[in-house]
Amino acid sequence: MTDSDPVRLYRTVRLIRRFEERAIELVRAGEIVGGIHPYLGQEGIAAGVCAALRGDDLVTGTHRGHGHVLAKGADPARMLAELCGRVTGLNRGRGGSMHAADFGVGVLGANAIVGAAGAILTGAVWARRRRGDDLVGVTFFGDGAVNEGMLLEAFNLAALWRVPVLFVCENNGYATTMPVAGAVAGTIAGRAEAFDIQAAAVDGQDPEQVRAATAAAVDRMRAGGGPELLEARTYRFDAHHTFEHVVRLDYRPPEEVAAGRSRDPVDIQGARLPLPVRESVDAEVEATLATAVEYALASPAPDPAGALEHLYASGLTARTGGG
Ligand SMILES: Cc1ncc(C[n+]2csc(CCOP(=O)(O)OP(=O)(O)O)c2C)c(N)n1
Repeated sequence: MTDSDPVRLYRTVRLIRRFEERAIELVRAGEIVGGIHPYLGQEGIAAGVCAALRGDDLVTGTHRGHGHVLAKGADPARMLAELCGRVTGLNRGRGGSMHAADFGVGVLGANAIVGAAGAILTGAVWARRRRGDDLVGVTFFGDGAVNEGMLLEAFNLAALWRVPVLFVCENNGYATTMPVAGAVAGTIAGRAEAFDIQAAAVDGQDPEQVRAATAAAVDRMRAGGGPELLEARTYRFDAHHTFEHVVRLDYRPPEEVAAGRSRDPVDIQGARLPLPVRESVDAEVEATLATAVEYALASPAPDPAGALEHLYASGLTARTGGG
């Protein structure tokens, strides 16, 4: 069952926004080690896409992946505990920000390797379809991934084998500090079209437009259509990574940042709700996140003695060295 309820869509966008802001506070407080890649400004994409999916549909995400995991339905408290490296985290604190997964809601994982998650998702959806399941999959990736061979290999096999995968490119204009114009020859849609994959573009700042475009693609894929590509044009409101809060990098003109921030998915979706409804959702989200922060910080860190556990499904016998 998909969800076109504007209130629920707003709640998801707002939840991701405030989750990211609370997570940045926890980076500054030293509770999240190593920092995060904030999803601020791009929330409308994860929220809109996942509102058009079923619970059993599969998703893979990116290094900027918190929004994908939350929008698909993961528990924010366990997600925050994961970021804080605690045993109660979605992955016992071992995945962290860039490798959080929740198979229970169809999230096969965020992924730190640019371009890799598309191949994982294509293989997973192909395998499940061969077993007779009628699910579809979505893989999110940035504009920086469109020159990665791994992603293009996934396009090829998904097209050849008609695997129902929606390739969602979150085009925020930059790969770290590299502008798209200086890195991408041709077009993003053109890459898909080279493999006979239907491609469309959507305003990634409007959650409702993203939901509608995804729902249409998913309908076609469930009816037997092959993979599709959706380019969601967006803007990253904050740093590439929280390290940029410390080391200021000068690669985006201030006027461009201001213009990008002026189209805020939280406000665009929020404006569709009566003010009292919006305020009550905001209060509900605050309460959810206050509980999540409390839960994460109260949870213990993993025991270092168990560091080698969960590395292999078959278990691991540690070598002691010396041949
Ligand atoms: C294969 C690979 N190459 C390089 C990196 C280093 N790296 C991490 S994020 C990033 C930029 C990715 O840009 P994009 O795909 O546009 O996503 P965005 O960060 O804009 O969300 C790079 C180059 C990596 N993680 N994996």
